[in-house]
This record gives sequence, structure tokens and C-alpha cells, in this order.
Amino acid sequence: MERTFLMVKPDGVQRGLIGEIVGRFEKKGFKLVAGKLVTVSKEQAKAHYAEHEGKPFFDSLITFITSGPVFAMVWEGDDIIELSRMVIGKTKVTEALPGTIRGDYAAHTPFNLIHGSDSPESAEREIANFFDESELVLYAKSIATWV
Ligand code: YYY
Ligand code: MG
Repeated sequence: MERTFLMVKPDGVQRGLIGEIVGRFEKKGFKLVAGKLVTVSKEQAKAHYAEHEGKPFFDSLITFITSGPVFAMVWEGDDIIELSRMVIGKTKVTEALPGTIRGDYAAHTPFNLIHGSDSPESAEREIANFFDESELVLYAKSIATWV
């Protein structure tokens, strides 16, 4: 069982797509472990996107991600990191296929609606950047054997 950090970005919150996005992961069969609406601080944003520091899009990315509330989440499932990134779609809108969240709803690359961790190491770091251990809810889903 694996965990990932998913975050509806400010554009997704403003466009009223939290429910649509959360619904896709629920229907896929993943388990929601934590979720909250938060305004990201500059420091938190820079820590979250540390791997991109120095790249040409870094400053505008930090401005964007701190421009309004995000919906931060922790989800759990087998191979969830790889699978959730398939549900999300490619980073560049011109490469994001229909049927993916970005392919269906994103029209410009920086405004691509959702973040998903890309490795177990990033997931652990990103979860810790947004959540206290005590905020993660441990429970069993009775439907688990059918998914
Ligand atoms: O993980 P993912 O969000 O798909 O892409 P990353 O390569 O980690 O980049 C983070 C974020 O930065 C991306 O969602 C949009 C933005 N970005 C950009 O505006 N221009 C690029 N050339 C690359 C990324
Ligand atoms: Mg990334």
C-alpha cells in the first residue's frame, strides 16, 4: 500500500472543480486519508517545489500556487503514485490526453489544476510539508476487497 500527496491548485478551487477532481480518485477506488483547504505560504510553496528552484518558471509557479487556497489531500492505494499521475495526465496541456483531469479541463500549462507526487520520496516529503501525522485518518474501507 502506497500514499501520495494530491493538491487541487488555486485554479481548480476557483473554477469549482474540487468535487469533480476528488470524485475521479474516489471512483478509481483509492482511499482518502486526509484533506483540507489551505492557503500555501511562500516558504511552504518553495519547499514543495524545491526541485524546480532556478528554473525559468519557478517564480511564476510560486506566485500561482500561493495566489489562493488549494485543496491538499493524502490518498492511499496500491501503486497510487503511478496510477494517480495517469489519472492526472501529462504536465504540458498539449500532451495531456482527453480522459485525464488535465486533458479534460486544463487549457494552459501552468494552470493545470492538480499536483500529484512523482515518487515515494516526494510523497513523504510533500505530505510532511502539509500535514501533521495526527491529521491522517486511519480507517478500513469495507469495499476494499472489490476494488
Ligand atoms: O509534476 P507535474 O506537475 O506534472 O510537473 P512538474 O514538472 O513537476 O512541474 C511542476 C509545475 O510547474 C507544473 O505542474 C506546471 C509548471 N511548469 C511550467 O509552468 N512550465 C514548465 N515548463 C514545467 C512545469
Ligand atoms: Mg512534479
